[in-house]
Amino acid sequence: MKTIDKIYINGEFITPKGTEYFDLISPTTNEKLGKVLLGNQEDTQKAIDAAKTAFKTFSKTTITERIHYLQNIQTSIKKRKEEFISTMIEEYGGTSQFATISFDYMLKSFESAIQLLNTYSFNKIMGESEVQMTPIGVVGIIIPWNSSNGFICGKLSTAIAAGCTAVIKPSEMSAQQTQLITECLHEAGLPKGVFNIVNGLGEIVGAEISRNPDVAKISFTGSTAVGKIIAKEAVNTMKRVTLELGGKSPNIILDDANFSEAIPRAIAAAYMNSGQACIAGTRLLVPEDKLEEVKSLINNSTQNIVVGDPKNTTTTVGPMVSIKQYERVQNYIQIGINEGAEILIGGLGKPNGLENGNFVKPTVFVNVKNNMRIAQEEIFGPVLSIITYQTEEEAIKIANDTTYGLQAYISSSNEKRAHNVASQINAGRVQINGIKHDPMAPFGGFKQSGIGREFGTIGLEAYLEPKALIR
Ligand code: TXE
Repeated sequence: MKTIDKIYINGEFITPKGTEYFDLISPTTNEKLGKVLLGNQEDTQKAIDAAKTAFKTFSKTTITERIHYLQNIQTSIKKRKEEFISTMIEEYGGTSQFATISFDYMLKSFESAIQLLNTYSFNKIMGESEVQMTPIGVVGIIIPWNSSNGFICGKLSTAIAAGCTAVIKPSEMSAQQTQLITECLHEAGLPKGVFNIVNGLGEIVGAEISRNPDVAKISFTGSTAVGKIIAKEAVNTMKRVTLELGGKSPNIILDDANFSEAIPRAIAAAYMNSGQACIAGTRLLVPEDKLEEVKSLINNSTQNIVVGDPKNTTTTVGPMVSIKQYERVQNYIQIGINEGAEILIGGLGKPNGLENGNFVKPTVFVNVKNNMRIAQEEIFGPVLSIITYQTEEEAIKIANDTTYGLQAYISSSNEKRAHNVASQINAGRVQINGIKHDPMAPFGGFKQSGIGREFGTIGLEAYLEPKALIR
């Protein structure tokens, strides 16, 4: 049983003033793994003060110095690969396959931040003026549990590249993963106060970050509901916000696609991270006259799904992170049944032999109409809805008929056609015949999937204020 009773402020591991503990529960067995001591408003203020002081000097560091820090972080993370992976598996039930992808994502974030620093010009000429791209200030980083360190690395690497300092509030459910990344960041030898990490509840630590006038920007990943609360609070002090929120990503299989490749890929897109991914392809749009073929391919490819202990390398779908999340998914499966959708595979309840953990049966619904709740709301579990269409235009209309717009998937054997369809989809990223993360391409959502973009030049500029010197 582990007790995590330190937060990290101004280059030191310190005991928070907060006195409440949060229990860390294994999603695989529901046994207690440990507990974490939560920081409070005073701890958060102290972290913000440290970041504010550090900003005075860190904002003036050279690109060479910042590259050096980013490289140091990479080195210290690489040394602890096995621990990162095993902690992700234990703490939130990520499969070993997904934990390895998440680990690579962490490193890629630093690599791409270094690459950006090697090419980006912080001084530009626009019109007749010089434009200086200046670091924005103290950044509040608020993140969820579903790839906790991946999100920390994605956001912090960019903040450091820009010359900003940060106060990070991870999910209280990810305390062991947070402890690991904090140790690596500490080892990297960054100046005191450049990053500060406060474990705590959203309504206390997250809310303080959102309202504090010394925080210039918030970078948030999480639910759309909390994103709206943060944005409302942030506007009072005119903080900049980057919000990476929910999704209900369409996966359009065009009639000319190679179905025997596209359907297994659709299952992988829907069930990535056991369905607990904002970019999961949860609405599968297929031509009506291909439905029977699709059903049979779904039946075949779901035979390969292994639900179980995420420690086993053969497991492809692990448990839901918490009992609450398990119940949420069950509730949505019930809603789907009540709405008249038909279960092709899976359904309510736990798979046999896995009663102790938060395991759900990977589920595929057919006869789904796009206006049903299971097709409109983010379930955040391994539940896929199949929706049929008759024409390409109808497929595009259904794909866009959602309040979200984070990611979309298209399969077609005709690249030009896929490209043409992609150009009509309202989503921040469109994956054509594949599933890939490009850390130099912008990531973020249209509509209620968020505000702003992360990664690449556009992501870096979200941490910079342009200042025009008019002479
Ligand atoms: O996310 P939250 P949670 C969805 C998913 C999931 C649901 C809840 O459907 O079931 O959200 O998950 C902090 N002010 N997604 O609870 O609530 C909170 O402490 C400031 C989708 O993990 O959005 C945590 O650190 N901060 C999503 C972070 O916000 C607050 C990823 C995210 O919490 C706050 C995760 C407040 N008032 C969940 N309240 C995606 N699409 O990627 C909470 N927080």
